[in-house]
Amino acid sequence: MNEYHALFARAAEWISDGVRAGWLGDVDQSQFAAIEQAAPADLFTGRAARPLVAALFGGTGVGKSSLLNRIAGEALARTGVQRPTSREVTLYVPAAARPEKLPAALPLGSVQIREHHSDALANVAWIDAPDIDSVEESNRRLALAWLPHVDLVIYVVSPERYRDDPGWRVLQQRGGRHGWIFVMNRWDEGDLRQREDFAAILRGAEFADPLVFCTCGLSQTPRLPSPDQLDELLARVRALQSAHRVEELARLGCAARLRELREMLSGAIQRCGDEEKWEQFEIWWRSQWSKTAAAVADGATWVIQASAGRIAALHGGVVGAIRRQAAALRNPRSVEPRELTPADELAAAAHGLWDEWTEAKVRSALDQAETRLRLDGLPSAPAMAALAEPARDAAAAVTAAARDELRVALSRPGDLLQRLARRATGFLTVALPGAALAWIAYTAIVGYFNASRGQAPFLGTPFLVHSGLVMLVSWLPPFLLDRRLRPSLQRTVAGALRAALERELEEIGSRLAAAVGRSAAEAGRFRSRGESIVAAVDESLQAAAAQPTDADLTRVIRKATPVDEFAARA
Ligand SMILES: Nc1nc2c(ncn2[C@@H]2O[C@H](COP(=O)(O)OP(=O)(O)OP(=O)(O)O)[C@@H](O)[C@H]2O)c(=O)[nH]1
Ligand SMILES: [Mg+2]
Repeated sequence: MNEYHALFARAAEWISDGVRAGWLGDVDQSQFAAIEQAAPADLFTGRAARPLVAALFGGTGVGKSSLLNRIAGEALARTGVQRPTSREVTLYVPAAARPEKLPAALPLGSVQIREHHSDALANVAWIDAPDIDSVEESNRRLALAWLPHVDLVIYVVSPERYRDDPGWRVLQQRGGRHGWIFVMNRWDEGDLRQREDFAAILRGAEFADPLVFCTCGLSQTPRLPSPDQLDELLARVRALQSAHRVEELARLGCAARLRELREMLSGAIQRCGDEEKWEQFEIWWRSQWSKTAAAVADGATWVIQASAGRIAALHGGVVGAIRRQAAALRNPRSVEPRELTPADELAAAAHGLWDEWTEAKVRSALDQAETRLRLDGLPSAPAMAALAEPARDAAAAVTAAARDELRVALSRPGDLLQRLARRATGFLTVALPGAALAWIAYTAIVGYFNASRGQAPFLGTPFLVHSGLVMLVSWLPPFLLDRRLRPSLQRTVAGALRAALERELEEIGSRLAAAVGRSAAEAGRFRSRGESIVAAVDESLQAAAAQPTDADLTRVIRKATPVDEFAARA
């Protein structure tokens, strides 16, 4: 019994954790709440031993209350011709086991508790319930509220109506939860064929060898088709009142509830999605994000070109200088409000990379992810919450990366090869004209010296022209090469923005993929927690599966397999 409550407590905790985390929903919670947890022992909390709870159920007017009065030997319950008669439950308990308080679901106002001092049936608590198929909703509710607290259902029918008794359907669903004894009361109105027919119906309902007793409650006993069997009925109940058999019947009830719990848990576990489903979603999401990233990168092309063009026009080269001058001339005194500092310009260019359009693209990818999760039958809330964070931070991440990239690129424009080549051309632009100048100077000094000694004529115009040409030839090629190698400001800015965007899109992509992965892993952990509860339920059910071999018990137990039982309920 403790194990049973412990399993329900574990399941309740798992479900409420699941609902909180979004793995499970209200459906699971209400399905769990619908599983009956109440048990006969609840009527006698705080007592070491409890009596067998035997209850008279059946349609109205079949004579349940009359039967209880016969059992008690006094008029405990109201009986009558008015239908329905009983609107309250009569609880007829051994004086020593009188319950101090009743479970909250059982309204105290609609129960009369009477004590008995029977020696023969000292350990039996009797219940006389209103009709279970009552047109009166309150009667039905009352009968159904008491049912979970019953070990042994004494199902009373009359010869006149035992075939299409609607209450029978309700009770059949509960087949595996109780022990069953059947009574055909008003036997004065029946015949032997009806009794046989009723027994055949019961055998069809998985009662291998049902106990059917025929009774008649009239004080003036007329001729009956067969003798009244109240004493035999009482003898059977007497045989079931031992502590061991009460325990066996309670075990039966617990097993039925655990089977229901197992079914509910299995459904909930399935709704968390299995590993394969999550894996497929992860693959789908990766391809979805690469599509989104490609679209974002494509869509940013114009924005990047425009930003780069603007910065180049404002700061780069002769055209930029002319523009600045022109602007100053057009408006000499005004302090241009739109004039931005270089840092602001870089920030604006970085900021422009992630605009509303980009944001909408990402949002649409997330919406599609949510739809996909739903279509796959996976719980969407936790995964969507995990995706939301990297998606929310995307704008800030791209902007920061673009700013960094721009600063680095502008301070060290070009790639490594370009930078090395430019060092060489820079060096040559100085070194070659330097060397040429040294050679010209040397030639001029030596020429002057020789001329002053009359060994050669003084250097003239041709030397000057040649020197000029040598200077030009030594300076111009490295200078032109250097200019050619200098990266344009526009290309540098555009390259930096594109590199930052692409790198960051990939980074966001892997953060999003990691978020999906984390969700899948969490779902897996949550699922295994549920599976371990199911395994514990199975273990407990296996222990309970051994059907009692006790002949007194086997005759009152319906031998339905769990599958049949669920099918009947469906
Ligand atoms: N002919 C005949 N009448 C009976 C027998 N047992 C009870 N009755 C009568 O049937 C009527 C209904 O009996 P109850 O005991 O009130 O029936 P119940 O099943 O408790 O009915 P509800 O309380 O309405 O669910 C009463 O008038 C009884 O006197 C019987 O064996 N034969
Ligand atoms: Mg009654």
